[in-house]
Amino acid sequence: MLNIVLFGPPGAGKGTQAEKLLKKYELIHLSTGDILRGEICAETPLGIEAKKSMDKGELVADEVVIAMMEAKIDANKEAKGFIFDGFPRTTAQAEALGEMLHEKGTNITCMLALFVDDDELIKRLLLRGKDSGRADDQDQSVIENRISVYNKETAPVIDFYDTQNKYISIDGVGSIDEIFARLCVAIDQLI
Ligand code: B4P
Repeated sequence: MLNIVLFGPPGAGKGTQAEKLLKKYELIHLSTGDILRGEICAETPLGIEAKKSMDKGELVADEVVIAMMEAKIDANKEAKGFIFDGFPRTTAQAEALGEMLHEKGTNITCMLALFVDDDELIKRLLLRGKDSGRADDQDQSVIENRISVYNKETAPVIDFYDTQNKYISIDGVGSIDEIFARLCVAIDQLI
C-alpha cells in the first residue's frame, strides 16, 4: 500500500494537493478537517463539540480524532492506499496511526511536508475566508493562533517521521501545478 502523510501548516496547500494526488495514484483521501466539518454540518454531538475548538483555531482532542480516523480506515478495507491530510497533527496521533496501520499489516510510506512562509499562509487563508464561510479563515488572530498551534503541537510530528527516515520536505511556494510536480517526483522515487 502507498500511505502518504501530507503535512504542513494551515494553508500550506494540503487539501489542494491531496485532490490531485488521489486521482493520479488512486488513493483514498482522508482529511480530518473535511470529516470534522461534515460532522459540524450534520450537527452531530462530535461536530458540536469539535466546532468549539476549530472556531478558535485550536486542535480537536486526540481521542476524538483518532477514533474517527480508525473508523474511516476500517471502512476502506479495499483501498490501494491513503492520503492522510491534516492527520496526524500531534505525536500522540502519529503513534496511534502507526499502531492502527501495523494491526492491518501496513505502515506509512512517507511524510511529504509542505513548507510555506507565514505571510503567504495568512494571505492564502484570508483570501479563502472571503468565500469559504469558514469561521477559522476569516479572522487574522484566529489564523495566527492556528499557525502558533502548528508550531507548538504539530511541527514535532516531523521528528517522529524523520527518525524513521520517512520525512521529505517540499517547497510549498509556487503554482499549484509546480508544487504537484515536486510531490510526484518525491513519490515516484518511492514506488
Ligand atoms: P484543515 O481542514 O486541515 O485545514 P487547514 O490546515 O487550514 O488547510 P487546508 O490544508 O485544507 O488548506 P489548503 O492548505 O489546501 O483543519 C482545520 C481545523 O480542523 C484545524 O485548525 C483543527 O481545529 C481541526 N483539525 C483538523 N485535523 C485535526 C487533527 N488531526 N487533530 C486535531 N484537530 C484537527 O489551502 C489553503 C488555501 O490556499 C486555499 O484557498 C487554496 O486554494 C490556497 N492555495 C493552495 N495552494 C496554493 C498555491 N500554491 N498558491 C496560492 N494559493 C494556494
